Amino acid sequence: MSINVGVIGVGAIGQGHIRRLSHVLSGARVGAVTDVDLDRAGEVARDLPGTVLHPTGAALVADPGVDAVVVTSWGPTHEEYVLACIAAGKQVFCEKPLAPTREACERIVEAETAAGRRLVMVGFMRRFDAQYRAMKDVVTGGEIGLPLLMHAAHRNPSVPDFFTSDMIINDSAVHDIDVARWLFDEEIAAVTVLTPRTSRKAKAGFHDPLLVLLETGSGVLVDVEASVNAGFGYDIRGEVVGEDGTVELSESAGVVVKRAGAYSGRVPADWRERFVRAFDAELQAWVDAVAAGGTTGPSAWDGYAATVVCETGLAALRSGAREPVVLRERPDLYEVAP
Ligand code: NAI
Ligand code: ISE
Repeated sequence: MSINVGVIGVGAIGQGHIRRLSHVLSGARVGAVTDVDLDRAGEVARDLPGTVLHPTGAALVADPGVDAVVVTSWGPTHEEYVLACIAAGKQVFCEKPLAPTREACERIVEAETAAGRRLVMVGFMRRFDAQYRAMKDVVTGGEIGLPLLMHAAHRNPSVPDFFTSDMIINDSAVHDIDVARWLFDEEIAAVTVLTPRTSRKAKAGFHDPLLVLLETGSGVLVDVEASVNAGFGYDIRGEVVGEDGTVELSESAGVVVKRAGAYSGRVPADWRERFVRAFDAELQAWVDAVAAGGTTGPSAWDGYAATVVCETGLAALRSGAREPVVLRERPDLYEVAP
């Protein structure tokens, strides 16, 4: 039986997820869409035979024909829709961030905890990327011994006009924060943010690039170079240093050409290209879990913890000091480590 999915927010990633639900994955179809930009939602619906256009997200969630919901609207609007899904007892896949503030994430965690079962998956797709998964297997398998350090880079070629300086942390580096929690199965305990010389290509008022230093509870130090003006492409890097060896992400899928005394390969253009298979895998995992009556992957707790670390990072950027991360007690519903 196919799951009827309703999609709220049909912008860049919303349309990407609609394409994969409709043409790439199995077990689901897009049964309903909405967007505050109803013209855009109408255009999207026209290309999807039998798909209902709803005037609001609330109407879409309330539609008895919608089995489960994908939320791909702007971050500050996620809370309202995720809470509505929890209240309706419907599974929801919410793009990152779960919500942009600690308080909003707490309200979601509280509502889900009161419901007594997991209904929320957050779109931290790197957990479904083949390279990151292989890296985690090496780390947890003990092949490189006790992990000590991780070096990461998150270089965006450019970003849209609405992007703010703070978003380098809470929109970009949030992925690296989730990766660190997931790879090392523990929470981030403190954040320091260093500001090297600012790129002359940075927009006015931007600190770009940034060096975000994360300390895990057991003392692994993760340095994340984050920038949104790299220009040359979308460059995602990661290397874990252990007591007995290292493991690093290789260059993206593709070939290396050696010619005339030089070698070259492709740098992905953006996140769509770099993580296309990871997005497919995460959404297929969600569809399969929903069909089986539950959910999977990054939880509301993971979304909450990532947002709190981002807020702490922004505080560290402003204070110039090392800032401790303060999390509430983790409810039993999320007993599995990140
Ligand atoms: P976008 O601006 O292209 O699309 C967002 C859509 O949401 C727009 O069509 C807008 O009209 C609609 N919208 C805004 N407020 C709404 C509301 N209250 N109700 C219904 N629709 C509303 O943005 P984009 O890039 O698609 O990002 C959407 C979300 O996905 C963001 O939270 C972003 O952080 C996340 N994202 C995640 C990525 C990942 O790598 N996992 C990559 C890109 C985006
Ligand atoms: C975007 O919203 C994403 O989530 C991408 O994965 C990230 O690389 C990019 O920096 C964000 O703006």
